[in-house]
Amino acid sequence: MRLSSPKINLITKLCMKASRSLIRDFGEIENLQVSSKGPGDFVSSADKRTEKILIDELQKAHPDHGIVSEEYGIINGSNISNRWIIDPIDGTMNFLNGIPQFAISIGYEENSEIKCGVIFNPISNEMFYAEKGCGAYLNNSRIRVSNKKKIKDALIVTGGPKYSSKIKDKIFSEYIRVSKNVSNVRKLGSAALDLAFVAAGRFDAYWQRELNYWDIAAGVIILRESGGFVDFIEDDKNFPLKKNILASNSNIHEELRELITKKDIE
Ligand code: 2AM
Ligand code: CA
Repeated sequence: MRLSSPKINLITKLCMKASRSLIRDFGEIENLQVSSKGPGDFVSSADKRTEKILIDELQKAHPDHGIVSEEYGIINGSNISNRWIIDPIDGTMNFLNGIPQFAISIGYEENSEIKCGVIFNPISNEMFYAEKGCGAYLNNSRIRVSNKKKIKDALIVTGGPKYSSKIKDKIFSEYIRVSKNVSNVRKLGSAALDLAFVAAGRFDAYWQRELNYWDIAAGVIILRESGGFVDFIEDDKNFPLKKNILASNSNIHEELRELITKKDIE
């Protein structure tokens, strides 16, 4: 690790520990896909197992801290001064289908401000991490956002809509509008890794509607510390429940926002 701090050391070690069973579980998916039962229940128990390891260790290190976690919910809810935000498997659908694009995501905030975060893909062995004021890293190297300035040259990543979304048409029309005006658009299925990939300069920007806080908490600080800019697509009345996020190398931010929010010409 190039960046060493008590919090970063704790959560990177935690990710390594939790990933051992996660890697084993991922190896089982192929067998389960051909079984009549399918891997659905198995994945949710992999999710819970990973989460339990993370929560147990965090509570050992910081018994009084608050924790918000996708499966378990809220622990020590009254402590909002020191709070951990956990997504044990971000990219569950990929995991379920044997696609190695998923990650453990852990963010840490003080008084509602994200201070550090780690996103770990245990299959590619890529650990993205950052602490406020100390830069962003991928394994042992510093990462930076891309320098692309023209939106027509940009490679953009997005996600959704979810099956249950009530704004599918809106999301699809945004997708078409953006696709027509940029070099290309990808959908990789893990919000946390999408943000980390913008931070590493692999994509020039990312947007997605209807996310949960645990999908993006760690990614926000990693992106900011890599020189990127992240905010919300438009005034977000549901904040901090559902997030409509826009993240970029900062050069193409406003142009992309305009493209996303522009109404279709009838
Ligand atoms: P998850 O894998 O933890 O569910 C996929 O587009 C991204 O959106 C993933 O990061 C996924 O997180 C997130 N997401 C959040 N809620 C979702 C939902 N109900 N259905 C699909 N993806 C969801
Ligand atoms: Ca998630």
